[in-house]
Amino acid sequence: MVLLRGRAEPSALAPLIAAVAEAAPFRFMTTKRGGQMSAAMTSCGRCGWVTDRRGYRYEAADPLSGQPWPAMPPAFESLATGAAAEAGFAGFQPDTCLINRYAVGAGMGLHQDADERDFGQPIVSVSLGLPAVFLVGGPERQDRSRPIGLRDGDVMVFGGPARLLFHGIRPVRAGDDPLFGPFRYNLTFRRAR
Ligand code: MD3
Ligand code: FE
Repeated sequence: MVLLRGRAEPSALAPLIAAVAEAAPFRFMTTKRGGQMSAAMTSCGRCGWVTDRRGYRYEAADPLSGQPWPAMPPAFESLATGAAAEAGFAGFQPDTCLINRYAVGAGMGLHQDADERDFGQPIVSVSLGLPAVFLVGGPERQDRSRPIGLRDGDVMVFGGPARLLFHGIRPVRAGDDPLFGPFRYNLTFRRAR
């Protein structure tokens, strides 16, 4: 796990997120167990992450519109490939970027990202807007987790043994980001297929 503090340029990414969300709006997805996630989500790239009562998977089309997900902006892709290379994963080619939007009070419980085909590929994460406490655990759900504060512009790369660690986000605290307002955004770049 490599943390690149302030590696992203938030002002360059904000309009690109807005453009993706215009074509594929943020929505609250349903978990396998029928609950609603507190973070709103959308995707761009050749596929996007979808969840409903049938389970978790990647699909080429946005189920809301039936249309392909918006293309991944070149500036997203170059940020992800550059950060991955810096962390020792040259040649990373993400085919999707999942965008999470956290309002105040939203979070994400401890989970593993295991819906992708090749766990040899890293995941690159970009934090934007309000700060949050990221929890990183171990390879088993019951392992102790440790808090890491994430701020606007921070980039993390999870590869090798870190790729399957349990992780989560504590509920986001109230605040007002000059660019993103009362929200935290997170981009996760993945090679899904
Ligand atoms: C560690 N997102 O989208 S980013 C997710 O801030 C997710 O929105 C959180 O967990 C967020 O699945 C955390 C950091 C992150 C993302 C993916 C990982 C850490 C990871 C995959 C494997 C290990
Ligand atoms: Fe995750």
